[in-house]
Amino acid sequence: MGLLNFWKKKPAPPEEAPPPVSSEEAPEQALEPGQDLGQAPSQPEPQPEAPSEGQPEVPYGAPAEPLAQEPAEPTPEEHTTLAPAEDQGPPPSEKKKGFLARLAERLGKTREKISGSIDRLTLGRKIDDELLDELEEVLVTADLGVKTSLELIEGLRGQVRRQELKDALALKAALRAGMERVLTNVAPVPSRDNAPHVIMVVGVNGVGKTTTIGKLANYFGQQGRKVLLGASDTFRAAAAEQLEIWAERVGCPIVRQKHGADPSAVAYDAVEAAQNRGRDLVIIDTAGRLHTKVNLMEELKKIHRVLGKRLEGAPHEVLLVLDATTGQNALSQARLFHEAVPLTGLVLTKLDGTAKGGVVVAIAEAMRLPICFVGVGESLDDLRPFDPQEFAAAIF
Ligand SMILES: Nc1nc2c(ncn2[C@@H]2O[C@H](COP(=O)(O)OP(=O)(O)OP(=O)(O)O)[C@@H](O)[C@H]2O)c(=O)[nH]1
Ligand SMILES: [Mg+2]
Repeated sequence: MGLLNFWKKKPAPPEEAPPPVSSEEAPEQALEPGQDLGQAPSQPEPQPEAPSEGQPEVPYGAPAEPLAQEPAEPTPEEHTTLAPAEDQGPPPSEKKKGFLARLAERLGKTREKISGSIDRLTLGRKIDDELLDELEEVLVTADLGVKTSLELIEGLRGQVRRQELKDALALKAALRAGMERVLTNVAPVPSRDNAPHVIMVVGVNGVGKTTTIGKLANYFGQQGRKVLLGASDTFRAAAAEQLEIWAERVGCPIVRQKHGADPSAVAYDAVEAAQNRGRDLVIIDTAGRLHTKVNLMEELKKIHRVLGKRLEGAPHEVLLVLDATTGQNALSQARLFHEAVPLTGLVLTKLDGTAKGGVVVAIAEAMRLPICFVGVGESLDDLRPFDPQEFAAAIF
C-alpha cells in the first residue's frame, strides 16, 4: 500500500523552518533559490505542443464545459501560516474531533439527501421491496451511480426479506456498512520508498488542484516532510503566482519559470532542485485541462515521461483531483485521465456544499482507485486523508 502508507509514514524530525520564497529570491525566470539557471533543463524529447506560443485552440478547457469554474486566488485564512507546533491549536485528538464535526457538518447536503430521504421514505411504512426500489432512486440521485446503487440495494434485499431491517435505523446501518465495504475495497498501490517522492497533480479546470497542493504541502510539512512545489501550470496567467502564495504560507520552496514555459521542463527542474537541496517530496501542479482534449492530454503524458527520465520511477503518484459537485461527470474525467497517465489515487474536493457526495462511492467502485484525500473547504487544514468509516459515518 504505497500511497496510503506513504501518507502515514513516520514523520521525520522537523527541519528548521524552510527558507520562505521571497521575491528577491524569485526572479522572473526560475524562482527557486539554488536553481541552476545556467543548466538548461534537458529537453529529452521534442516538444509537440508549445503552450507558450501555439495556444491550444480551446483555452485549457474552461468555456465549453459547464463544470469549469473561475479559479480564484486563495483567500487568506486565519490559520494559514505554519506556526511552531505549540501554536498549532488543539491537540490531535481534539483536532480530529473538530474535523469530524466539520466533515459531518459540511457533508450536510449529502447526508440530508441520503439519510434525510430514508427517514421520510420509511415514515410509517413497512420496509419491503417496494420501499427498496424507491431507496434505489434516492441513491442514484445522490450520485452513487446506477450500478453502485443497484448493488447496494441488492445487498439489502435478502436482509429485508428475512425481516432483519425493521426500521429506518437498521436500514441506515446496513446501507452504511455496504458503503464502507465498497470504499474500503480499492486496489492497493505498489509500495515505493523514494527521495524525493514525486506527486503529480492533475485534473480539469478549477477543480481545486492548486488549493489541494497548498493543503498537501501544509499537511506533509506538519509531518516534517521537506516539500518542494513545482509550478508546471505555465499556461494560465498568474497560476504560478497562485501556487507561490501557497508556498509562502506553508513555508516551502517553489520552482517556477515564466508564463508560457514548457511545463515538462518546470517539472524536470523541480525534481532536480529537490535532489540538489535534499527535499524529500515534490508536488507538481499542472494546468487544468479538459479530459476530452487529446493534445492537452498528450502534454500531460509528456510531463509524466520527462519526470521519469529525470528520476526513475517518478512520478510515484499521480493524483487526480475531482470536484465532487460535478457528480457523475467526475467518473468520465477519472476514466479519461486514467487512460492518459496512470492514476494512483484520487482527491475529492468541495465535498462541503454539495448533495452529490455519493459520487465518492461510485468512483471508488468504478475506478478501483483509492480516494486518498478529501477537501471540505478552502482553508489550509480543510483536507484530510480519506477514511471510509469516517465518511460513511458523516453521511448517516
Ligand atoms: N468549498 C470548497 N472550495 C474549494 C475546495 N478546494 C478548492 N476550492 C476552491 O475552488 C476554486 C478553484 O481552486 P483552484 O485550486 O484554483 O483550482 P485549480 O484546479 O487549480 O484550477 P485551474 O488551475 O484553473 O485548473 C478556488 O476558489 C478554491 O478556493 C474545497 O474543498 N471546498
Ligand atoms: Mg491551478
